[in-house]
Amino acid sequence: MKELPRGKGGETHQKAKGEQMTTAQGAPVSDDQNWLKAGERGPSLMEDQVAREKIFHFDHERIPERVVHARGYGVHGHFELTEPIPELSKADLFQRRGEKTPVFVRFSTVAGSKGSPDLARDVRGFATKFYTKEGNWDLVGNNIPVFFIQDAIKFPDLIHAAKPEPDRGFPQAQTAHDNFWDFISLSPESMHMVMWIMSDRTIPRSFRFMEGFGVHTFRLVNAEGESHFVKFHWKPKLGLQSVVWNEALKINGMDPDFHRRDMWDSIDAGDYPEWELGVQVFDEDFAERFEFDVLDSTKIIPEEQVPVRTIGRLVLDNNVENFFAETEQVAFCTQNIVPGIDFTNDPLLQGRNFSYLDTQLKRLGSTNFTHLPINAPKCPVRHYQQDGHMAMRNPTGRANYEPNSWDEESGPRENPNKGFESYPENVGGPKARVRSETFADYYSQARQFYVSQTAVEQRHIADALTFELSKCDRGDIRERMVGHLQNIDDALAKQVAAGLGMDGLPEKIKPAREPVTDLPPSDALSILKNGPASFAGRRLGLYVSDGADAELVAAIRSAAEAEGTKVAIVAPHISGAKLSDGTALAADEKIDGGPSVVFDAVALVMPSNTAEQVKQDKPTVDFVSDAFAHAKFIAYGEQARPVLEAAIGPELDSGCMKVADAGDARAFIEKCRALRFWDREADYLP
Ligand code: HDE
Repeated sequence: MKELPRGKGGETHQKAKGEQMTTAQGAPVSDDQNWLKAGERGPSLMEDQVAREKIFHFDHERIPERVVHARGYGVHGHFELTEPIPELSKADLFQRRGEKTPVFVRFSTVAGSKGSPDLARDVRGFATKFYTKEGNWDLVGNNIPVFFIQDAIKFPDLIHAAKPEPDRGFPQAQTAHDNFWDFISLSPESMHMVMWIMSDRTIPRSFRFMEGFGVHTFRLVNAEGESHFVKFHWKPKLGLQSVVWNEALKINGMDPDFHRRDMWDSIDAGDYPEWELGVQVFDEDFAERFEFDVLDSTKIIPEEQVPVRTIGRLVLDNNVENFFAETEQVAFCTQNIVPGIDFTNDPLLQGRNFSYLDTQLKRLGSTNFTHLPINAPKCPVRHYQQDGHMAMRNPTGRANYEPNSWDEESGPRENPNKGFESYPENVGGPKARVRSETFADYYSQARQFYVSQTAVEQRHIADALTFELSKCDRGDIRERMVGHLQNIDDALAKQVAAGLGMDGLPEKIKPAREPVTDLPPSDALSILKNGPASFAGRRLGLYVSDGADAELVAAIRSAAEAEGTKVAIVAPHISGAKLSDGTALAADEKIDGGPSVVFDAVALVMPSNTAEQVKQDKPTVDFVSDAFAHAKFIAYGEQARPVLEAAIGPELDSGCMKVADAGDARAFIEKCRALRFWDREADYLP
């Protein structure tokens, strides 16, 4: 089989800089600006094969967007094995310490269309294609370890309910509407997931600061054929971080590409995002003992019960060359597994195995989507599949069937000692459309998630529920949801009921099965308990105007950069500012285009004679008041204090820090390691 010349996404003929332009057929083009016409002002001629070919191709540029996870962003990198696990799995990529396997990762939102904003409140997809030496393994996960439903047959209903309502075609990229909450409130199995999606997990600060999960229980199978159960976890090296809801709303208006830009910029700057791959491994005995069914994707296995063991790291170090060829055309399929990894009977996983292959045919239009460079394995591919639309890797020789007796031209053969073998699990039972009784506890882990959060995070969950349910026109839907919340936490139910202006509490929903146990809190479930120890990888917005103290600006800058924090200069004009020592400092953003919502912390340095004038400037005042409202740390040179007072009032809290020299600047950046000054929000806690 012949290999095609490849860039990351295929041939890169467009790079033929300055060379002769041709048609798709290779004929040289003399004029690409003017359609062939009969006379200077006469009709355009259909005869113009160059123009027609160009328009024909343009007309067909779009392919169907993904029915879910339409908006995504892909990047290349590698997985490096740090702890081989041959005792657990014979998968080739898990054998040799230090070995690197190329990967392609696509992050996504679920509900919005391709052009929707990045900071919609939504689950994030975290799909990884490992190009192993024994075939592609796709770990198609999310940034939340559980799912809404227990059986794949309900997926179309869930997605229909979440997407824009069919008569009116809105709302886009949000669950804050009647249809979604109607479906959810009638599907108690989703209550655990509801706690996660109403938490700040669904408004991550960046793809770089979120976890990933394989969600289902899979199997690892070793060379002896022994099997263990496994759940896969991605843990970001830079810790977890989210934004706050009001900030998310503003970011969406300011920079709908906030997440993809962050990823592109980081990789472009050589600041490569990393995750650890962890496994939670357990056996049949544990599965028997565990309070819940390990085949139920609406449940986690708390890390306190089965610790996460780190076996490798993921490094994303290479941006795509062509968004369409790579990010759009990548085709993940949960059925893509390799020897040493196997499925379980999780009914959600089993349904996914059908759906992903099927959807790629619709989306990419041919069974030959594995011929596209982004989907092609990086190991030998030998089989007798042939032909079909756009076949690009075609077998040579006479034999295209087996068995055959053509000797040299005989083609590949299967090998009973080497190939993929399914784990020979005993299965059986009456054929029936059923849901196992062991899946029936819908509230215990929802409560466990809630009680594992800090007070600030709990408040955010209550606020998110109140916001979303306030967007539902139907009172009975709002009431049904509060009826469920009473099975999770009384105080939460009361807060939401009060937020919705209800008179007391509505009727509590009767659980299908009483919660089995009041589960202990798990710190791993909180974002704030898993923040980073540093301010690295974050962005400081440094507002500077003409005449600002050059030394102080330099001190703040170098303290930030020493921490690994990026500094963006924000100024009244894009031309930048002339500092006190006469040097010109270029601006990255004019103040109107660089609001504080796109930064993790802000600093302001200006001379005393401008503060009075600056405090009249709405974008600059918003820069400060938003940073304050979003619990960000704020550093200011003494002369900027009037601007802070205009934005915040005369009382500045200890999240606002006056900086006068290099020592202060370093102390400020150390403060920023906490990411947000949550004490400011504590005042609003119930
Ligand atoms: Fe998906 N899902 N899904 N999903 N999913 C798709 O496949 C589906 C589920 C996830 O970046 C589709 O290629 C069913 C869970 C990600 O290209 C489709 C069910 C989890 C991506 C599909 C689920 C996911 C998808 C749409 C219920 C987390 C984006 C386009 C049984 C473990 C992959 C496509 C990318 C995409 C079906 C539930 C993650 C239609 C039927 C649970 C990250 O095949």
